[in-house]
Amino acid sequence: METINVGLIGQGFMGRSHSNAWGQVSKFFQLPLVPVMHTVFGQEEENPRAFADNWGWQNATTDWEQLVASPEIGLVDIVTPNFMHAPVARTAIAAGKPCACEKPIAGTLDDAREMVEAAKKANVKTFVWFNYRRVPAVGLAQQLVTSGKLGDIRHVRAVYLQDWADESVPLLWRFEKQLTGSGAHGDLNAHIIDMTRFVTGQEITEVVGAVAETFIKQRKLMTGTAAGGIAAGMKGAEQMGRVTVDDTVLFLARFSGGAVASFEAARQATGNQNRNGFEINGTRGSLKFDFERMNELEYYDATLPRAVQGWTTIMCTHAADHPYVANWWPDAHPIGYEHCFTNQAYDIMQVLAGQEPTVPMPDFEDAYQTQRVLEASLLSAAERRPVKLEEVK
Ligand code: SOE
Repeated sequence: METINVGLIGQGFMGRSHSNAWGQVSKFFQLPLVPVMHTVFGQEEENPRAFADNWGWQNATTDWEQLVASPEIGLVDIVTPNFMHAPVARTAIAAGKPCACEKPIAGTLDDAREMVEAAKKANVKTFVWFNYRRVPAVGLAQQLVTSGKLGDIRHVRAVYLQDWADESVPLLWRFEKQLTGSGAHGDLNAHIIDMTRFVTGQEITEVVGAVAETFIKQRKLMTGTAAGGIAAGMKGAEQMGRVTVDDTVLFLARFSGGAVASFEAARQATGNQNRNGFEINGTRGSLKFDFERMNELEYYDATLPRAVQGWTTIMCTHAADHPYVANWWPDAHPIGYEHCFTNQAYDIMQVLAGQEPTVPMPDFEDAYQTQRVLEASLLSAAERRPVKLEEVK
C-alpha cells in the first residue's frame, strides 16, 4: 500500500486533534494512500519529543524549515498560531509539498492571498481544516439544501458562541493581533462563514453592517509557552498586556442567492460552551443545527399539510444515508468532535490519491473567500458602513 509521510508543524489543541486523526484514520477507513506519522515540530520548551512519544510521531524536531525541506516529508500539516501559517505554507509550497492548514488560513487577507497565489503558481494541492463540514449532520444539511428540499433560501442565521475567555485567561496568542489577526471573529466566524457557504452553495456578496467589541481589554502576561488553543488554569505573571483583537463580532450579510444572513461569534457568551450552529429558512422548509448536539439535524418540512407540520429531529448516524457514518458505528451510536478530523484526514488522502473527497474539500482558494468575508466584516465594523465583497479582493 502506498504511504505518505506527514510532517506536523505545531502542537497545542489542534496538534492533538490532528495527531489523533492521523493515527486513527487507517484503522477506520479503506485508504488509497496511507499517512505515516513521520515528524512533529515543536518549540524547545514545548518538548516535541514527549509530544511525539505520546501521540506516535516517529521523529520530533525544533527546526520546522528542516522538516519541511526533508525529502522524506510528503505532506505538511500546519497547526501553528495563525501568524505562522503563511511562512510555513510558502516554504512547503516552494518545496512542491502539498499543504494542509488549520483555519483561518491566515491572520490577514494579504497573507491569505499570498498563500493562494503561491499554491496556484506551484500547482500544489492545498487543504484547510474546516472540520465542521465533516460532521454527518452538516453533510446532510448540504444535501437537503442543494437538492432543493428547502426551496429558495430566505434566511441564514449562524452563531459560534463560546464562554471560556473570562478574566482568568491570560494573554494567549489568540488575543494578540500580530499573532492571530483577529479574535473570536477569525477563530469562530471563520467556521460559520465556511459552513454556511458550504451548506447553501452560495457566496456572501455584501456585509451590510457589523459590530466588533473587546470587553476585556487587559489580560495577565504569559510566562513560559503560550499553548495554542484554550489553555485553562495557566499560571501567568501579574503584569498585564493589552488585548488587541475582538472578543466578539456580529455582522449582517447578503448571499448570492438572495438570502439575508446574520453571523455572531463570541467568547464570553456565558452558558454557550461551544455552541456552533445555524438555522436556514427556505420557502419549502427549514433546518437547524447545533454542534452541542452534533449527531442531530432539526428539519421542518413546510410541504406537509399544516395540521402535521413540526420540527423533526433526524439522528444522522445511518450508514447508508449520512456521510462517513459507515466507517464508524451503527445507528444512534453517536460520534464526537474528534471524528470530524479523522473524516477530514480520510478526505485529504482521497484527494492526494486523485479521488473525490466524500464531502467537498476547501483548498486555500476556497478558504480565501471566507477570509474576504472576515476582512469585509472588520472593515464594515471599523467604518460603520456596508461593504460589498468586490471591494475586498
Ligand atoms: C477555540 O475557539 C477553538 O479551539 C477553535 O480554534 C476551533 O476551531 C474550534 O473548533 C474549537 O474552539
